[in-house]
Amino acid sequence: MRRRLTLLLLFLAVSAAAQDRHFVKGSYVPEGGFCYDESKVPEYTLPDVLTASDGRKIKNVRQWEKIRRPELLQLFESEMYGRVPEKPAGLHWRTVSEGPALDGAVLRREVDIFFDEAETEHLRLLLLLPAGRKGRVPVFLGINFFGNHTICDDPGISLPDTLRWRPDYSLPARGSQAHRWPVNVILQRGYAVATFCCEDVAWDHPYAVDSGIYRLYPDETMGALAAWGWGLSRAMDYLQTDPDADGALVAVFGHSRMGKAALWAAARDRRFAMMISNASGCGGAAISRRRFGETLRRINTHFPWWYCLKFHTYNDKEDELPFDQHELLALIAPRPLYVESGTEDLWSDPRGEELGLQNALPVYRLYGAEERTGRHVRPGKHEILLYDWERYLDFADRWLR
Ligand code: GTR
Repeated sequence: MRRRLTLLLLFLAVSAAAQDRHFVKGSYVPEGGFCYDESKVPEYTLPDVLTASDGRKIKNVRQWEKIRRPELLQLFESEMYGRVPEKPAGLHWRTVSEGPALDGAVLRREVDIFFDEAETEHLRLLLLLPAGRKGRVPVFLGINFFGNHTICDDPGISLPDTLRWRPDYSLPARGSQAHRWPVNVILQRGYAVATFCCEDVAWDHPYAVDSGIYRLYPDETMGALAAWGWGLSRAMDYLQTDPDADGALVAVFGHSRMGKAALWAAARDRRFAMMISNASGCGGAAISRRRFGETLRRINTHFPWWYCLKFHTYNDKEDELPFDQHELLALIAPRPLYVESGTEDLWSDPRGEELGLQNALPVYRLYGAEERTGRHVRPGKHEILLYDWERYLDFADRWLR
């Protein structure tokens, strides 16, 4: 209750702030009030990814895995993302539909993944598999914003039960997000697509803590991004048992806030064989200390339910963070990691994302896996485009087979 009140107060403060001239809702166009000038980026010192908090130098994979990696996971959890539950004892699933989709080129399977024995909360996983596959196929797994039915226009995909969702939710049209999900292209290249909607696990709303897994675990400190990442791990639990998906070859990906959630999921859960960050920006792949584009203050006040409450204490105090986002990326090593940015997406700080990746490389080098990182910066905005997907598919052809 106290947590809900705190979040509500934070949100009211923010709604007022959002009216100010510094921010136009839904706009990623540079405006006053935020730094978009490289020469004005403050001086800062990044924490050294290979120095433990007691000053010990990390010199090899063993020390990284024994000392520094667990320490960083713990710090990110307590200071930024919050604590999520363990895998629930009552976790179970049921296939709810199966059949041909998209003119028969695709096999559609929908699986309800229940978080508890009593089936009070669940996510609905949509799995699209190439119809002509031979054996188990590698999978791209990502969270969608608005419902499984939005990723492609196929009448067989069930509409979500929106009664379970946040009060202000209105159902978008089938296929309305298809431009972000080129399912045919991905499947033709021999991969499956798996997705669920964030709203199943935690509402993307100030009242998030009234929803999804918060109802089952009211005492956990997780913000919604960690809750969504937890959902990715539960989807992974299922994928490892699916007869047609290769659970050992699952690439987790995400655009923007779902990229932030996927990064934390990939950092914690080493079953994810590859990670793709599309415009994850502030609180994702970008270095927080740069305060370029979106800042911690802005993200914590505009979306107070995304991170744990402790993270709010770092607003305007980026230098006091015991880590920065390059260390989140380093936690994914030695698994293949790809980071995308768009040149016009200054809000997400493309240069900060570049530096995030660069400064994670010392850990990839420990493993002799530096070449398992990939990056492109393409002209354009805050989007996930076919061009991006083609790069991800090339990267997966190289490292996920
Ligand atoms: C914005 C937010 C970004 C990014 C984006 C999105 O409003 O400031 O951090 O997460 O939303 O998810 O599309």
